[in-house]
Amino acid sequence: MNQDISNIKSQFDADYAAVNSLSAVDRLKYAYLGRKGAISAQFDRMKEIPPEERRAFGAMLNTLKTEITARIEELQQKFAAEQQTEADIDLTLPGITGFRGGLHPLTQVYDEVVDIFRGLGFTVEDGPECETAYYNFDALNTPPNHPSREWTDTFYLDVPGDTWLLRTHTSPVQIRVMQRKKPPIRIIAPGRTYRNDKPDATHSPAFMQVEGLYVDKGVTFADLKGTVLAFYRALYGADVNIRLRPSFFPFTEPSAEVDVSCFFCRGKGCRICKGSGWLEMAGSGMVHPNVLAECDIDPEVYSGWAFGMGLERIALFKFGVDDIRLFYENDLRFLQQF
Ligand code: 2U9
Repeated sequence: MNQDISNIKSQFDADYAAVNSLSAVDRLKYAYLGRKGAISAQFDRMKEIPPEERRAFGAMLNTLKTEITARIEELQQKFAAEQQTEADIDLTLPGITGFRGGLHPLTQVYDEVVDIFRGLGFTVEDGPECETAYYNFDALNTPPNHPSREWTDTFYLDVPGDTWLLRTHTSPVQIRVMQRKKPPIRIIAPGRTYRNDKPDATHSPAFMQVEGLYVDKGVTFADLKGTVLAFYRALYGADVNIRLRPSFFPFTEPSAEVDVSCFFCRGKGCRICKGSGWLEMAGSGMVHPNVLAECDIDPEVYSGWAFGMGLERIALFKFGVDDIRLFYENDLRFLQQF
């Protein structure tokens, strides 16, 4: 009888070692612990066993049953865990790739603005960020006492020989081009500019501008309006409109602020346009005759228009960002959204 029990145990050990799947565990359990399994068969034999041996046999059988039950449970857990990890893998999930960089949102806007103006026949011009007061102010008809020349507005550089500063707009680029080439001139000047502003949600001491200039015979204010409208429609959508409001700049006469109809509320008035239905986007005007003359372009023969706009402001509206400083903090949690 003892022999029977040790035979079952050896057979179980062999069968146990051969199990390689959850369904094989089920078969093993059925073969040993099932109603017609090896253990039950031995219990059924109890009545045939002489009474004096029955107790010891029962105890051995119970020990074996307990051991087999525990080992089968172990197997069940092991294969269930393996099967679960396979089942849990979602093969439709995207793979884990390496970190990919992207273009900064300001670079994206810069590229888009440049593309649109190239499509309208403009070429891109570049120039130095350290300028003299002549190129930044004098040549642009800015009087000697103009408040924008104050050190509280402009960063001056401690360089002997001339009055050096960080350009406050990209207009000096256009002065240099006009002094080098004669009309027709159709250029944009994108680039970094500097003003002594305290940083806040809408100001940064270093910022980006795009200015445009078109000079030729017979250039009118209507050309300015048509070009600026075409630009904003390409940038913000065919359904936006513009309006021009009288303004003043030393380098343009007449001058106008350019407003774009609010594309968040379609002009109805909302939080972003502060209820007006319009967003202030740029300054513009007809190039002042003194500026043309300073560049040896005869204002009696030629006329031109110019505009200037901040790239950050375009980006704020385009991406729905509410603080210009986010563009300069280089926080990946912000940048990765673009
Ligand atoms: C030349 C002649 C004229 C460029 C112009 C503005 C109006 C203007 C501001 C917009 C927002 C600067 O970034 S901002 O603060 N610019 O309002 N700029 S006309 O006029 C020129 C430029 C070059 C030779």
